[in-house]
Amino acid sequence: MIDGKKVLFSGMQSTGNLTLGNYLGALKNWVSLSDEYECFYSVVDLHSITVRQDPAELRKRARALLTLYIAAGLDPEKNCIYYQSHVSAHAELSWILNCFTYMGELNRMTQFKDKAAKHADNINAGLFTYPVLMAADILLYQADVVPVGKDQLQHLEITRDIAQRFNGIYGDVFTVPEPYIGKAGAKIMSLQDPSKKMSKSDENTNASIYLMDDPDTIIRKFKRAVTDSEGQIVYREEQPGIRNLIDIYSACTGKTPEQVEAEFAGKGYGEFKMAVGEAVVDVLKPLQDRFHDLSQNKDYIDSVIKNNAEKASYYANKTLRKVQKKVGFPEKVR
Ligand code: ATP
Ligand code: LTN
Repeated sequence: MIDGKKVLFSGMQSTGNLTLGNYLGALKNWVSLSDEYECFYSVVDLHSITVRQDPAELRKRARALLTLYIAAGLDPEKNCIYYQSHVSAHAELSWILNCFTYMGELNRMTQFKDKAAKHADNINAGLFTYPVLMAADILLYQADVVPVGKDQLQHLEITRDIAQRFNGIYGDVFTVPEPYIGKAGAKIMSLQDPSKKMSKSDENTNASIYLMDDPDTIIRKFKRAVTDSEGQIVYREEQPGIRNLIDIYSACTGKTPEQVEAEFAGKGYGEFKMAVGEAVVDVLKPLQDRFHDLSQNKDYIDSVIKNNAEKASYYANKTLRKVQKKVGFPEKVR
């Protein structure tokens, strides 16, 4: 609790261009929850280097991501928006928690298996212990709730296990966090292969809608989206392409899948795809405009970066000091 409010933590990696999946699965929910909780939203750049990055590009993307958080509607006066690398407590707690995490647990992580297969030439130890750093992120702020897409549930589960294990040994040190999965848009699939999640690292650019895509590109990608030959707009497992488009339309318009089915009963795929594309443009256009305005305002973004890193450090260090004491590190002599 901070000032009587429950705490929320979440983060995104500054790798690649954000997709509609990132927005509907995560960012959009962050905005809707931001009044209710004391929120920390991090650009998790320490996580990004588990995959090789170009330094200049990484710096640029991290700043763009932080700006995008604000453009999406997170007020940096009320929400703590900051770079993970500016708060050294993340790395420090991560080391300690590494010593409370088992190899067997990490071996089961599906994201590790996927990424190791994708980057077979660079299966580094950081990629393996990625979930421990994520646990440190969350536990440092004593977060009650963590809004994420479905693909991150396994990482939330290990975070809870680590917290409970630590609390079991040392007493109540960490709040055990709950995941928050939004109702619509929790798992947006690739437009080219609806059995795969839409991902910013997909090589096929037609598979993903990027948040900065212009309206024509968005419409074109939806026109090309893979569907089926059933010819009816019904929300069911046998039609994964159509189901994904219904999910996207629902998440953008607030309508339920049943309402979408009724709206498009008897209509063709062409018309439906066009409507989905337009609904997405309506959601993304204002966000893009705000992003461009904010990007011009260097001093403002700099001040957000500075002030919020200080705020985050204050809370993070409070927990870190408690943990250091519990595990038996000597107190600093002042
Ligand atoms: P990468 O492709 O580089 O692995 P990613 O697109 O999966 O990245 P992350 O940075 O790992 O994105 O995820 C940021 C947030 O977006 C997480 O909360 C994640 O659950 C959510 N998210 C990512 N992809 C989707 C998706 N297709 N549908 C819904 N939520 C998603
Ligand atoms: N692994 C997450 C990013 C992430 C995160 C976090 C999300 C790192 N630390 C803490 C929530 C809470 C991902 O999106 N791939």
